[in-house]
Amino acid sequence: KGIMYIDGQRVPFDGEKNVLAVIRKAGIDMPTFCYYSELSTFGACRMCVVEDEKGKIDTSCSMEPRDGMKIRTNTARLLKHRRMILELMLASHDRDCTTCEKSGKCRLQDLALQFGVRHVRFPDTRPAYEKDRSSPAIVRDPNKCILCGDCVRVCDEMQGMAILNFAHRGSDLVVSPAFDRKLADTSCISCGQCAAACPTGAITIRDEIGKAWRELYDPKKRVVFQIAPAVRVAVGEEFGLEPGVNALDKLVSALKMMGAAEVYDTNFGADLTVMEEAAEFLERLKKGGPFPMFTSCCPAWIKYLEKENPKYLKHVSTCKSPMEMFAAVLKDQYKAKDAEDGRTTYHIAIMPCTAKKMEAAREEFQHDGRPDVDLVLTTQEIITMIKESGIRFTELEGESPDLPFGMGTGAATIFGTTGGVAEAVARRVVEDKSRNTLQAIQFSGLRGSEAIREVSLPVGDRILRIAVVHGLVHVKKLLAEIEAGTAYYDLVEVMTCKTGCVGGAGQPYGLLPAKHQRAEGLYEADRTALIKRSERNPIVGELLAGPLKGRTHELLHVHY
Ligand code: HC1
Ligand code: SF4
Repeated sequence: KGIMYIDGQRVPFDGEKNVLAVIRKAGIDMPTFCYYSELSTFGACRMCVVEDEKGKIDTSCSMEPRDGMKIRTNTARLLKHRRMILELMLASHDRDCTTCEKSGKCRLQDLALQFGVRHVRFPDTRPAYEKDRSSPAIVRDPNKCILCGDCVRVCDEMQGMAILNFAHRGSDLVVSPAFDRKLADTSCISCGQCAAACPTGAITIRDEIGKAWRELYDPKKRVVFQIAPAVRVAVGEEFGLEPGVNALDKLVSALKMMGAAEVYDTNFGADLTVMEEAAEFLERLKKGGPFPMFTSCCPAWIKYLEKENPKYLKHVSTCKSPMEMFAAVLKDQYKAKDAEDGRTTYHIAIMPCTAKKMEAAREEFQHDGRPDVDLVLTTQEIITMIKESGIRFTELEGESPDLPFGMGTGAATIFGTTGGVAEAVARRVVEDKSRNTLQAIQFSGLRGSEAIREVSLPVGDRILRIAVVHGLVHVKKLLAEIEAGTAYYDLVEVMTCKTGCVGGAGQPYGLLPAKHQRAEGLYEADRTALIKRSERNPIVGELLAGPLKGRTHELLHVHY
């Protein structure tokens, strides 16, 4: 706690972890490449340098604020220093900017422009690297890497996976999986968080926009969409809406303008999941296990278990994810329609998540040689398509999703944030369905931002022990406790990404506060939803009692 003097301005500080944070608090846009407030400090890019009274230059990310400290952020020497760093980075960088995936969203490009770097005096001496396109979710292009290490620290510190690291030395230094392996040959779970953190085009999300347009323009295809819960509260961000604003209706209109035949809501699939998962849980309570039962909707979590911890696979719910439940039902219900009009239904899911691309490609979800979800587009990809179409998103008149599968409850909406799946299932399994009970569940501790949350909930004559965990590094901790016998749970909700799907890597770039605002937007949608419990979704009820009777195992469940 104290007062600092930044460029002559008096700036109080209180608990900021470094001088950089105080500078930014003072309203100065200090440029950085390797500083990521949610991770450890690396201090490698040296863009955040400041000068003290004695003319000493140092990086502000690695300085502790001290009372009475006087610094300058913008002297002629500092500007020269920053320009030089940028020039050196550009020199060893593939400068194919106009066609780069990240063009317009690249921090190197932005800062080169901001600092007026117009020519590069140094030759590029780095070898040319091959792109790694082996992952179903992300593409690595080491030629565009600036060695900031953000991806290395995200993968290690947030996800506990440590797939990426620095390799080789000197001018051969690169970021790569161990032994220069391709991502597909590692335990990478396709969470995409490395791509979300990458400031340049060195790691990007696999772009399938061209495929989507081809299908939308094909008259023999009926393109049907589903939209995931977390997408609606983030898609508006790149059009100037605040994070958390529910833009589902505008997105439906935009998709219709782009050629969608029907637009449905993944919430419908989430309601089906709640019904099936609650039934499975109650069955396990009767049979005595296996406990804990882990939720199954996060594909990166499933991939982690398969690759690194398969003994827990039998604990995972047999429910398909809402996306895959939805797709199986849709393809089944549309068979007759396809036979009738000779068109083929092509199903696109809009997801906040890169791992959903990997899930859609899994063998378990292929039927008659075709995947149930033909294509997964991330929120960012759909934003690009809307921009390509010239649609003025914010001016659109909203339209509701189509019926019957456009109907979802409040319980389904909150799937998109950490704790939401557990809360939705809890609403289903408690016997007393009064408003008071719903509120008691809401305030039980299932909601919140702590990495691991534990809740005891009375159901019948039992007290259920439920845990919610997000961020894979914390999931690993929880598994270790379960294994050591120091923790016991009946039900555990797992989301690989911090904050759950609202913080998925397919969403527009955003730091923690934006992700919390998105979660708030989902809770708001639940508060204002007419129907709050999945068992009250009339279409789900009709389906389960009718066309799905006796077929739930085939259409809604899976064994990994
Ligand atoms: Fe999710 Fe899910 S909530 S996994 O986070 O269970 O992606 O939004 O669609 O399938 O419903 C993601 C979000 C999403 C599924 C649902
Ligand atoms: Fe690591 Fe996830 Fe990136 Fe794979 S996708 S390298 S697991 S951060």
